[in-house]
Amino acid sequence: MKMTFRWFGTGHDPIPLAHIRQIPGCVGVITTLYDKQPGETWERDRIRALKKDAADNGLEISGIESVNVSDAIKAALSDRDRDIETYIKTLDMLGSEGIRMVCYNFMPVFDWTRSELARPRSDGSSVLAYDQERIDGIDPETMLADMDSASNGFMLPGWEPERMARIKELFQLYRDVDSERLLENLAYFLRAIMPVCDKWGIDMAIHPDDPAWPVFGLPRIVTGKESIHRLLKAVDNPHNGVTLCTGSLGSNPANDIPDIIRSLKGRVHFAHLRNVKHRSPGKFEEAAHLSEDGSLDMYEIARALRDIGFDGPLRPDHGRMIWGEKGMPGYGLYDRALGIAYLNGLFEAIDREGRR
Ligand code: CS2
Ligand code: MN
Repeated sequence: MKMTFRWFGTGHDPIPLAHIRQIPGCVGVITTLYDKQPGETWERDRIRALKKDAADNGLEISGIESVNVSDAIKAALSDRDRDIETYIKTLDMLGSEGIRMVCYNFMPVFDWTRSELARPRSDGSSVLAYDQERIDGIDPETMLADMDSASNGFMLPGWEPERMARIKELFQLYRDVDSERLLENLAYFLRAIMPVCDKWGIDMAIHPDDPAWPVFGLPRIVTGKESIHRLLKAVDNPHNGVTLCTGSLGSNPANDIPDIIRSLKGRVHFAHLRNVKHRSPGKFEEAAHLSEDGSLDMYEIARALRDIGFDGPLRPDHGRMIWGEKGMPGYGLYDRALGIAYLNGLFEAIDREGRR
């Protein structure tokens, strides 16, 4: 297992790599070319520049999050094969540059969805929150405007303004795509990219849907144990694996995360560890990483990862905004660094207990 930190790249992430390297136990960053649109070609010199920036700060690039998948691929539009070719070229180049893990998602239109980006908590911090009733009552465009004004001026991952400007058109594209169709489109994409993954040993790690149920009438296909196993079986290659994001799967209290982890031996290629606090059905907010602060048992989750011999990159996920930091919602330095310190303690204790 490798402790890592998500970093959006020079010029996009206000957190300097020099600060990230000071987080105890953090060996690498999970990064991306943040300005790339899904379907665009990635350039080798830019990947090399990222690697150099990281190496100059004593860090490695432990994986890419994300190489985003275009709507043409997700909705099986006429130009999907062209976009798949581009995706394969990008993977080929990343593989030749030593990248061995690529995270992506297959959510139509929106990546993760929240109804609030800065809900105040009683401890004076703020967190991202979700309330299904509020989502049901609003138009996606209104939500976009709200998110925009609460994002502290940062572009949010998965919410590229260029795509969001075409939101009505995007909804149209998915008009005839139900969950069966979406899964077929995912399997088509995975079958096409497996050869380049086999060539370089690249592990593809799909990020679960967040929240783990359909939103705005759009289908969702990575929501729990059953759906994950379906997609792993649909393309049964060890490089077709998952990002075990506890916060996303954990948005649904019916998901038993340690049990899901134990069922996925060999297919968890990346882990996002964070906590959520369930309020009532369809209502949750994010929390500090500590078990006690939310609804998830982080100790059992860490143990399950150890039990299946997980040895890939792991990172803290969204944190609270604390100590007056003005950062990208969910992606401040301070609470994610506290998250790492806590996770380090959990894993050290589990390892030592195991040796007794
Ligand atoms: C999110 C996502 O929960 C998360 O990690 O911030 O934006 C995630 O990075 C993407 O869904 C992965 O493609
Ligand atoms: Mn995540």
